Amino acid sequence: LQPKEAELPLFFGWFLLSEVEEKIKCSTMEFLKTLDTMEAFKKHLSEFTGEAEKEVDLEQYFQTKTPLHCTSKFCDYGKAEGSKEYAEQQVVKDACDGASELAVVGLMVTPRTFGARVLLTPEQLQLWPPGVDKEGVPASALPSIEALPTGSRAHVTLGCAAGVEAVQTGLDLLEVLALKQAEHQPAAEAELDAGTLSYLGEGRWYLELQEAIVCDATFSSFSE
Ligand code: ACK
Repeated sequence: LQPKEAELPLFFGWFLLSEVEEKIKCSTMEFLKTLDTMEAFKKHLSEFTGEAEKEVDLEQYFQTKTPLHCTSKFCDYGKAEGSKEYAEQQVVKDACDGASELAVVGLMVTPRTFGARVLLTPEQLQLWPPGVDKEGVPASALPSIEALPTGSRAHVTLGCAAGVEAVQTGLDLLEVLALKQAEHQPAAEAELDAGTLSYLGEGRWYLELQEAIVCDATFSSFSE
């Protein structure tokens, strides 16, 4: 009998501990509440609703999928390129089930996704596959994405609009960061207690947190 090959998971990543998950859900919902009552947000409402006067309740608009996590490698049970090589790396094997702290440094809202930007440490970046930042990025956007530091795509998806897949959050984040970089200092729409809020056009909002939210997490694989 041949030994069965180890099965590959849906993805690897850092998973927020459940008590942290609750904490982050509460504070990020607060941000959505603040945002959707702001006059500046209402001015751009049609980018969310498609209609100028229609109201939007952002807390209802985004659907959350748990467990909250930051994907390091999407394997799709081995169908995604480089999955086996990733899973076989010693650094990945050693990291599995280990504790880690994720630094959330910003929050992003677009008509498609609601996400938290994660700033990876050099140690965490060892688990970040090279080239993963640009996977699925349209060719026209590649030059501006390639100018961003490795790991710029790292995020926690906090919610998606109806019919939108979570993979969109990383793509939206890259777009937002590239726009921020291109504008150098995008016009600050508001100084909130939590940080500086910028508007980047087409319904894209980014809150740069004054202080990072540090989230306890466990690195592991996930299969449904
Ligand atoms: O929010 P996420 O990082 O976006 O977490 C989920 C997770 O894998 C399970 O679906 C992410 N994901 C899905 N498809 C892809 C893909 N093609 N490339 C990178 N990440 C993906 C999704």
